[in-house]
Amino acid sequence: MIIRKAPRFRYSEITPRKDDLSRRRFLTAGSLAFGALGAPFAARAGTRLEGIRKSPYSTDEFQTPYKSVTTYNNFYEFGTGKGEPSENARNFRTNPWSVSLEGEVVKPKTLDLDTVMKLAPLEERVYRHRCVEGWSFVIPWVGFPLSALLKQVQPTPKAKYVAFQSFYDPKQMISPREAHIDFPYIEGLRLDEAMHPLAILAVGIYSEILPPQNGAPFRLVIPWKYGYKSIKSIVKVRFVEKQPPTTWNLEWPQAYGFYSNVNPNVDHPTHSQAEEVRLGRTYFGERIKTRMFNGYDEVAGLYKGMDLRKYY
Ligand SMILES: Nc1nc2c(c(=O)[nH]1)N[C@H]1C(S)=C(S)[C@@H](COP(=O)(O)O)O[C@H]1N2
Ligand SMILES: [Mo]
Repeated sequence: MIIRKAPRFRYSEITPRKDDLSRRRFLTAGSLAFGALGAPFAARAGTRLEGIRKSPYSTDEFQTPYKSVTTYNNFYEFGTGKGEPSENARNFRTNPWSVSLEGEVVKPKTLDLDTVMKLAPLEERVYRHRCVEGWSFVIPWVGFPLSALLKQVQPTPKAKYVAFQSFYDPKQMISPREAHIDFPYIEGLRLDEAMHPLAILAVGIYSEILPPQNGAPFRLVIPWKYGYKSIKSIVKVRFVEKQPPTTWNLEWPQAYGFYSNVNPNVDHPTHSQAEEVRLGRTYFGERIKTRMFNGYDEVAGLYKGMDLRKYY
């Protein structure tokens, strides 16, 4: 789980989540809905995506195996343990789906899943992913620039930030009390960050449709920021004038800033961020140096003149 401040972290409160009761809830959500027909929506995960272009933004570093990327997850709505989302999200219904674009825009719009899938040509983006907890992956995402989604509406001159909201259904997901964070999960970016060509909306991994535990049907991937900025299973995109609240910042502002750029020089209150453990190539992972902006120097211009120790 994400490192939280000590007073809120009590194993006694966490244990009951694994009991039969909560597990049964996940099972019924799926089996009742799909019964003898199987799970048509879950089955879409793993479907091969066609016509994917390569991207010059991809790294050629060793890719974390599919198995690790799809079984070692953070998706608190489906449990706070790394292995829980892949178990509990198995029957997560992600089709039909729609996302609304609203707020400071000339004309708000709601898009369905098929429309989103066709907004732009699909690209493979092999990105480094640095979790704030200290581990990192290299993941071949499939998606397109987030700007392609945002350009579906015309922002008013007041729009300076974009706020994102995840899907939340207490019938399919755990409660905020169980997760120790508030739901729905919310995130935000400055509008110019969101429009940067490195910011993508991912719809797949390893040339296949995104599995539910990785944020199906689509999620952000912001590779120069800590993993928690890459919000999953998005249903709402709101253009706003002021810096919007974000889930982890509300939870512990001293540890999780709004910007959350990967920065080896700014420590987490409980640990240094100077190094990370790259998982996937060797059994225990390799300890490597963390790079400023996770190595994505192209974004430096977005923060010109800003003190990144203050705006962490
Ligand atoms: N809705 C939602 N989005 C989320 C999270 C979450 O708990 N809920 N976890 C974040 C964190 S901390 C990380 S590291 C990444 C993990 O993405 P992955 O499981 O696809 O590797 O998702 C991010 N997006
Ligand atoms: Mo994370």
